[in-house]
Amino acid sequence: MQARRYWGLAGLVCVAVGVALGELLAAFTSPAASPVSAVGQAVIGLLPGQVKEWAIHLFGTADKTVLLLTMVLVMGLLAFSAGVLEKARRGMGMVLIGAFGVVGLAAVAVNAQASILAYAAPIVAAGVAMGLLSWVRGRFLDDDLALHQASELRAAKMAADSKGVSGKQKTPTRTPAAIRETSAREASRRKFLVTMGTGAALAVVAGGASTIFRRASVVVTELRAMVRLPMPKKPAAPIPAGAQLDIPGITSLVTDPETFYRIDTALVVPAVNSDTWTVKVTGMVEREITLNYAQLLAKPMVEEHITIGCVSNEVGGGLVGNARWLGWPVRELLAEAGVLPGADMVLSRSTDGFTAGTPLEAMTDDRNSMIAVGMDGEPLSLVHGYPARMVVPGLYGYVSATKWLMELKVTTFAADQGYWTPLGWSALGPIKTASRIDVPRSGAKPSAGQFTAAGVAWAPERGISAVEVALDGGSWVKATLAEAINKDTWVQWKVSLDLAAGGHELKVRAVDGEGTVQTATLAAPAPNGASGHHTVNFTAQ
Ligand SMILES: Nc1nc2c(c(=O)[nH]1)N[C@H]1C(S)=C(S)[C@@H](COP(=O)(O)O)O[C@H]1N2
Ligand SMILES: [Mo]
Repeated sequence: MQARRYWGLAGLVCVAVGVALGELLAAFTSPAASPVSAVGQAVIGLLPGQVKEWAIHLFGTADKTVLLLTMVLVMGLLAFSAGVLEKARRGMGMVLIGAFGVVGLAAVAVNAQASILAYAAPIVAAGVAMGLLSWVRGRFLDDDLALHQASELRAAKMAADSKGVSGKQKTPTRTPAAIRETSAREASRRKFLVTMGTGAALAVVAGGASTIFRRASVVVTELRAMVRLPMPKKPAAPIPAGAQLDIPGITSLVTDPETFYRIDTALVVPAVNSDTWTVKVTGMVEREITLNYAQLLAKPMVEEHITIGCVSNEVGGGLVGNARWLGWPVRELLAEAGVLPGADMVLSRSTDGFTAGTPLEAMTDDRNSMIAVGMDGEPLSLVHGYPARMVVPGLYGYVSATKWLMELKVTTFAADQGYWTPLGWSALGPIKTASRIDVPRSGAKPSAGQFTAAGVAWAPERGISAVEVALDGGSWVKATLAEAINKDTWVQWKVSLDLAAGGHELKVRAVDGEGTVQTATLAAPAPNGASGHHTVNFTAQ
């Protein structure tokens, strides 16, 4: 194994495993920018126009395949050289692999579609390759090199000795020690080759898996881009003028879909193919119903702004957002299926196995519970549940808002439980009345004198009738409410304060549409949502 080809093989396999794992990571973190294709993209970008035209001319639509094959070949050669260099001088191969990593990082940096997460892949690729190479070197190659050098020395010595005995050359007899060494080296070589084979197989599997995963999300992203959402039969009520207060730092009335909070148990965002997707109604119904995406889009849709929130949201936290949802009222689907008497729950199930148990009533009364297909005028993003999800006003997401929806089972609370219930969360999850101070933030240093504090308050389904603030433990003062879009959305509030210089504490509470004052009792999110008044501390200067 002293031969260069073994070291080259080690370099090749270690780099292959690193690159394949990097690709696999990238398939999940940044499907639009794999490190290898980012390097390819960068090469395309750097090639002079004439060369590009020449390549297209010569290879036609196969140009990208040719480029990729060339890259694989070049990378293979470099990886082989890294191994060989590592034999010549410890650390040299590592430097070459590190240089690969830097090229990968640079390629990601110039790729417009790459997110910050995309940088992880080249780092992981180079790190894994270096780590493996150093392990292989210590485990197999170094010893072998030492053994080889020892036996060469001995052979040279024996040759010299035998020359001394008689003038003519004769084959040196093999000593028992030499024979033991030879068989030890053969065993070690076999282990080395098995290890290399395993590494190569791992690289092939990881590389193959990465292309399959990437293809799935790319295909679905493309399908999504072609979707034309139907016009709602009942369009959303227009946003009243003045619903969005003009105060720097206040939460936007409609949440930017890009920054809308995301909570789910999915390690990998499910890429659900809308061409083959269906949703079924099963369980305690007169007739089971199956709908595909086209059939769902053809249903009479409603559109409305609805604020949804997560049960894990802390007092003052950001796991709440407001969007304009487009969907088919789920009560119409359940009516078509014919709910049997005795049912009191609908267990919605997603393609990834998550379930939510929603009171049947919340899906059949006159609220805007829907199988949503659109968010703010666009098809749902993959992250928010493409192609379809549940939205139920007034209930926390964990008992209602199933994304990547595939089944609605009409059942009972006695017979079934949603995902979070056996884990200690309440079976019922109405959203608690909540209010938040957005301005000033804790630790802010506004100027003393007149100051406008502002924020949002929500009690979906009940609406908000008042918001009050208390400064420095004083009495509750009414804030001015902006007009709400509807009772299912949060509402903005503001209040003018006269601040003396020095430290202050500001508290907020809301009163819901039924006149119930938001409780001051502190509660942690588990088991049914946090409560207590949001408080900020700041210093006027
Ligand atoms: N498939 C699936 N749907 C899910 C969840 C999940 O883990 N898996 N989490 C729920 C929870 S706890 C919340 S708060 C909402 C969040 O929806 P969003 O990520 O679109 O904001 O999704 C709900 N739907
Ligand atoms: Mo949640």
